[in-house]
Amino acid sequence: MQPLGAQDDMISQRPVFVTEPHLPPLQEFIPYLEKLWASKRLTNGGPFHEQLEKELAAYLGVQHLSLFSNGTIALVTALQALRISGEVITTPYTFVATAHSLIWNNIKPVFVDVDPGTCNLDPARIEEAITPATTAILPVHCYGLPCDVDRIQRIADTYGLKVIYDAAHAFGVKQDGASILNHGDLSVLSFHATKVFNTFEGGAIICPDAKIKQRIDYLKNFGFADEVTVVAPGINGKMNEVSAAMGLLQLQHVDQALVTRAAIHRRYQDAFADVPSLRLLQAPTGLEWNHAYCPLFVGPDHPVSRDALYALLKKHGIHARRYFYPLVSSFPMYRGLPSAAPEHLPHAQTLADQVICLPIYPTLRAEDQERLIGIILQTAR
Ligand code: T4K
Repeated sequence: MQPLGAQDDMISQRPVFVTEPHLPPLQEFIPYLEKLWASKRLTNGGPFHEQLEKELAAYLGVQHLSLFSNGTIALVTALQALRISGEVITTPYTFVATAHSLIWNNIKPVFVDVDPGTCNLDPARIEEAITPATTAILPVHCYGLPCDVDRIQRIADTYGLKVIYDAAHAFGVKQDGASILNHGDLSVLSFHATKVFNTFEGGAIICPDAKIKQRIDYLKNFGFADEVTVVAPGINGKMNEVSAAMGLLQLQHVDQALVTRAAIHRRYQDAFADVPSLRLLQAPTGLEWNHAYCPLFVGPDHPVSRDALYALLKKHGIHARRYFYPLVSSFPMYRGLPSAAPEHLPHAQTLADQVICLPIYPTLRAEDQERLIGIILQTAR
């Protein structure tokens, strides 16, 4: 291995972040803004909102969806819509919003370990976590790789549980040609700036039928059924018209963005293929992955630790991120729970200790990717 400071001459390069929002050409957005200025219809289910719900459902291959102001409010509302209470089984290896959405509904999270191959909830560990208070399972399609949806559904059917997928990472992912968003009772997407498909901020709940969509639509608009009727203690979770317009425009560009992401991921795969101490996730056969993230797992036999590699990249202006470290279960509001005990979550802990998410976004410059690959490979020698 060469000394870590060997490439100091490159440190002055412009910074590279784990992601950069995908933005279509500005001039293509102007006509949408002109319409908005003319109509003065800015929010509350305006025409862009209605159009985007239809176009997105068609694009994603789902029956119905309800747009939201962000993925977190959508998660909170999905739990409300199904009247989930008591205990919910979930993963500790995720963004904090997953578990926080339970707390906001006064629900106790019960953490279950993950499968190290997929980083998703391990179905073999779910049944032992079920108690009389369990009402639902809240798995995450982490990094856009699908959970074992069939086994999870079998468990849910056996024990009479609901399943809500946190599909924040899973925009457009298909298994054997079918959307993974149609599994479980509901799925929740995020359209945050850092996501594969962004509306600046935004999100959606995928609904299997019109009745549940109607209830969710009430809930995201304070519970109003009409001007004088309030049917539920709803919240304000509506997507505004600027975000909805951005979504309509993004839909025209997202296929190309997915192709570019796949190419960037392939280059990482080729680059690290001969380094056994570095692991990238493998997509299962038949998966149309969205390459939402590029997690690299730095094994214990790698000459440099994960944190040393993270610091080295940072020194070179490459701001990779350790998603998802620390584990959600280790934060103060969760660590007192019996299910949060680290010995109960060994695989999740190992992943959190080894992960480093590499920059992946359509405008990542090839020279920046080669530079960061070079830095990482240097640590393997
Ligand atoms: N469930 C899961 C599994 C999730 O991953 C998330 C969100 C949610 C639920 C909740 O969905 P939302 O309510 O957010 O819709 C980011 C995102 O804020 C968050 O959406 C995402 N997951 C999480 C994994 O990542 P941070 O704190 O890492 O973001 P930040 O601001 O450090 O951004 C990362 C990098 O992206 C920056 O270093 C630079 C770049 N960036 C970021 C923003 C916001 C830009 O270039 N432009 C930007 O506007 O959480």
